[in-house]
Amino acid sequence: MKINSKTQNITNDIFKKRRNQLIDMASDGVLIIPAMHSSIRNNDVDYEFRQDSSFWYFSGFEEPDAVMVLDGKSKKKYTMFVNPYDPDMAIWVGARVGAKGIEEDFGADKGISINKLKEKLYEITEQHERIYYSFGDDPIIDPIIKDILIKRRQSSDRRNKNPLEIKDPSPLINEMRLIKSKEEINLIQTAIDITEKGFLKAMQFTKHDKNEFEIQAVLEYEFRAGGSKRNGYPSIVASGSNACTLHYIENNSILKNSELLLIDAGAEFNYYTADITRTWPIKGIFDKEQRAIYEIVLEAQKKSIEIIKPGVPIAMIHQKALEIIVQGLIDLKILNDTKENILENKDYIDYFMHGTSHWLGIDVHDVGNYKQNNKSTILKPGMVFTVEPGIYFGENIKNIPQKYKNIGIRIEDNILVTESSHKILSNNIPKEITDIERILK
Ligand SMILES: [Mn+2]
Repeated sequence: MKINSKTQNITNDIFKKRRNQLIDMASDGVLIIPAMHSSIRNNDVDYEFRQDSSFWYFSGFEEPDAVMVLDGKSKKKYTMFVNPYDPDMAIWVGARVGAKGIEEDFGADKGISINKLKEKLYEITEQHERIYYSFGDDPIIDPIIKDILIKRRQSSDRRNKNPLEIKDPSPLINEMRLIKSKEEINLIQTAIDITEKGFLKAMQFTKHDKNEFEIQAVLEYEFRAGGSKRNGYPSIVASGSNACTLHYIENNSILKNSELLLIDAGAEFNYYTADITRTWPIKGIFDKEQRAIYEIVLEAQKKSIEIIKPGVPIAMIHQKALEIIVQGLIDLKILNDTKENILENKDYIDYFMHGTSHWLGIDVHDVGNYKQNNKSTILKPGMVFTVEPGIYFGENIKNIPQKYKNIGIRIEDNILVTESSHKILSNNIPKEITDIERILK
């Protein structure tokens, strides 16, 4: 089965609804949204192409180099500039849909060859006083927009026309993407369910003397077998102290029985990604010190998830996790001061140095503000985010008893805010010590 946007539950109607919503919010101008360009890896070889997330969100179109124009004032609201259909290209890299195809298959009111972008874009912007365009993101389209702005300014006096004003559409787009629809939640859930299978296989395959990249292969084989074309981000497969390098992706160390294995990975499904972390003992059972630290992280994670519901500021989740981790480290005599002083002086920062949550969706660190008017963003139904506290005692960290060294633990789940509470979308992926040890047997 070929999996693409047409076989799945995001249909052209949904993309159209999104476009119309954006057009309504930007009714005082014309929106210009470029696609991603392909980029060279080395001689004649491109990096794997992935469409720009926001461009995809409004179009479902997966070719590089296109430019979407949304114009509420025009009868033909949705214009797309695309690479022309080219029979030679069809032989070498696969067919381009071309100007006709974008109208027929993707619901564009008008398809135009990208070769005419400059001249046609000037004509379109002539009808407006404002363009919505995220300047600075696209080194190929930016100069074209700049030329249009200059040309218009130079001729504006003569023709009694105002210069073009430029406004960044990303706050409008990000606000839309932050609240997930039912269809989007289903896709995230599918990505998580596929990811779950990978984690279970990776746990079962974990063994002393294997290389991290062997575990990665098993994990990602399950992702592909489950229908995920690619990962949402490079998998982190980190044993021992490697887990204390937060974005470790070398994945090239030998597993040792005395150590833990941390995997942070997510399958992408139809552009939506999971983002899951689990940590387990390579020998199959937690030793005393590993267990003590694991129990603190697990309690912090569970207790901070418990408070999630509409109306709660997102920052409160991190605060809750932080308090439990600090208390746990006091109980183990790793931190020696009052809880208030430790929080005030950030004495925990060498061991828990990252935030607890980020938005999740088409991007693993999805768009959306964490603060609004200088106050923590208030949770609303449809928001999806991670809860992922951790404790890291790297090799070189000071003031830690030797027995705790090389322990790095993070536990990460993906949470949906519901009408009155929350749902842990990744609840089936084991994290209780007894469940993990049973699987590792
Ligand atoms: Mn994450």
